[in-house]
Amino acid sequence: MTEVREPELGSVLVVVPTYDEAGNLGPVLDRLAAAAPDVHVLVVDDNSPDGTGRLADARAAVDPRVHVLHRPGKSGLGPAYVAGFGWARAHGYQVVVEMDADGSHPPERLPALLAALADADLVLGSRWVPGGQVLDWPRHRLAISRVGNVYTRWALRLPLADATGGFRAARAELLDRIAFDQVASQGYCFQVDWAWRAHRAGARVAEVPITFSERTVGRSKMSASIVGEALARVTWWGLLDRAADWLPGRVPRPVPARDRNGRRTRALR
Ligand SMILES: Nc1nc2c(ncn2[C@@H]2O[C@H](COP(=O)(O)OP(=O)(O)OP(=O)(O)O)[C@@H](O)[C@H]2O)c(=O)[nH]1
Ligand SMILES: [Mg+2]
Repeated sequence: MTEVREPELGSVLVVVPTYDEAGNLGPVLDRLAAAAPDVHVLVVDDNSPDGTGRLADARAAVDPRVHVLHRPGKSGLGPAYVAGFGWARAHGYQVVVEMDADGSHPPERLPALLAALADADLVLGSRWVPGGQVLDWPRHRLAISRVGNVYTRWALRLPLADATGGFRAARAELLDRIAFDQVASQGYCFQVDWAWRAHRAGARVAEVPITFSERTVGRSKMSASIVGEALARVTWWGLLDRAADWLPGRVPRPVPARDRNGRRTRALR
């Protein structure tokens, strides 16, 4: 069995949610194993009709670094990650990574994300910092991502360039601090939700540039309802947060503005 210990960070679990990714999963796991041979992977499959779950099982049968969590049906990215994070905590992993199965997130950047975690609690793979980029996205997708991130930054006063991205690494103890199992968002709003909670909990958040590539196989699960959920929730949280400024004590903050020790949370580096 491959030893997964790293000198400072401890054992690493990459959680990969899948729904109909039969054409992508194998190549992504190969790339990950080549880029970061010591990490473990948990595939969280929502009973994909195309047999992705069976492919993952076949892989797990021959590779002790690969694990599979089967869920009964499609219930969205957020719940899949919450289940995966719970599994990671139950199995004692010290670092938890999020990565899509569709090849958009380059596994080759994982070592850079893990290296940045030496001085951070959460590291975001970022498309919108210098050195980051998106390949082959149509204009409307670029616009949704850019405008969505600018709006999120303003509405939530969240000083991050790419809070919607889903390639990130976190110290597992941070997940406990933010009570990740209470993060209710379904789609990519889930990413904004827990990045904001982490920031508010006083976490050190860093961003590392990545090149995000449009998937070449399979179908995106992005939909108008996923964008709508993000827009509605971010707007509501932003309004509640302003209301809590204006009416202190009368309107509760949507997430705490102080960390567990009662210190006011600080600006991110
Ligand atoms: N388990 C599970 N995985 C999901 C679900 N929806 C999407 N995924 C996976 O989550 C990852 C991201 O989904 P995508 O369809 O690529 O959606 P996206 O990355 O938000 O959208 P694009 O930017 O268009 O690629 C992929 O690995 C999907 O297979 C779901 O309901 N359950
Ligand atoms: Mg994708």
